[in-house]
Amino acid sequence: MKRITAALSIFALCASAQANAAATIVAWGDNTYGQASVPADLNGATAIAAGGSHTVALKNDGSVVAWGDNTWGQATVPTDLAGVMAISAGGFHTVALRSNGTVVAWGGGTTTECAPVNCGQSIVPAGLSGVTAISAGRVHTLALKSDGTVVAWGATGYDVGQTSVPPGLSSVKAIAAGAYHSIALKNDGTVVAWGWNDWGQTNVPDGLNAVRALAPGFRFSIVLKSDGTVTGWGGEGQADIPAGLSSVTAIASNFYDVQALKSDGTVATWGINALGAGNTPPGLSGVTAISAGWFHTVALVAPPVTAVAIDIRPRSLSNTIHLQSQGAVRVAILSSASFDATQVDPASVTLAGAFVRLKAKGKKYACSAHDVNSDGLADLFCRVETAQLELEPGDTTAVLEGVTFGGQHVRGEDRVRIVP
Ligand SMILES: [Ca+2]
Ligand SMILES: [Ca+2]
Repeated sequence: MKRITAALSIFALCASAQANAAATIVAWGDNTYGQASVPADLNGATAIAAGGSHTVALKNDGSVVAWGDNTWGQATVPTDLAGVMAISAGGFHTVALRSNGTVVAWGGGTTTECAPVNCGQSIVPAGLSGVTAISAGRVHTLALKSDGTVVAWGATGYDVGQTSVPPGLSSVKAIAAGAYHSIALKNDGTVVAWGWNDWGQTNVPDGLNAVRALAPGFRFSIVLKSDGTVTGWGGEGQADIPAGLSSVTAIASNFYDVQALKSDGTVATWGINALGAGNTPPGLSGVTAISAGWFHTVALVAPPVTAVAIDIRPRSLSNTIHLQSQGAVRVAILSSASFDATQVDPASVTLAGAFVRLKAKGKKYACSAHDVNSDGLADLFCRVETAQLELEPGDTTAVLEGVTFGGQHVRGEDRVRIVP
């Protein structure tokens, strides 16, 4: 399906930036420190991380924004931080993974819990590089390296084994830090756990396999299996998974509650609903990511999309596209009684990843208002660059996406016949 060449990657980046620019963040649960009060001017968020009582967002430009509890400096993002590809928020600290494989951490350290000794969770080991994933616990931090090994630090003075990575642990593809324990997912789908075990949170069930994602909480651990079901162990009821829960695509654990994102974009929750962590806003949908703090929960929500009718090669029924042609593909977004296609911003339109062609003079977009189907309503008629199409022989449909000048996201699709 994808046929992005290096030369086109800049366009792909632009496209995802446009799509993400409208994603919103919704937060609920404990708001004692303002951790559930999302900054009104925040836009462009592509990832979220809920910490103890603070919240962090990664933006599409690689910058990071944080809010909520800043008692230990955990919400004070270093001013020179850039090029971030992943974030994780711990109990009192924040960790960022940069695209060059290095790690930056701030906050935490001498919290009440750690005093008088610095827990060291923000003291990144010197020379650490080649990192592909990070996870922050209450007072410790985990890093996964590209060679499949795990590095852990912090918890000095509050060490209950959470940084004691089992000797020889390798072939790891994902890591997750619970409050005081750690778990790792191996390439073969099995799980290894270590650290505090007062409620059985590191007692991985015998024979557990086919695991896809990890969500350790306070005294429990939850995992997502490849078939979309969830299982767990330890804790005080958090491992009692709701009967029939399926089609789960992501999981997150608060201190006492669990959040499961379903493939339909809704969130299921269970546990004791401590301080409202499980008070999912009524009607919440379109969720693409979730993160759980101690007592608050954060969701990344995609904008609603309106389905519209399009016509590729108006008046042609075969809609044949010759990929090798140097030209453009004509496509119309059709107006209806309830939708004015001429309000779609030509700069936002993509067809199968291809942008609207620019006219040489004045760099104007090659779109015009034109009634292509003679129903008396002007449609938006555009030409997109054939060379940018992410289509290949065998594909039978092409998807058009766009945004109106008023901010309404639209999506339409039409049949195609692809000629190489
Ligand atoms: Ca057609
Ligand atoms: Ca029309």
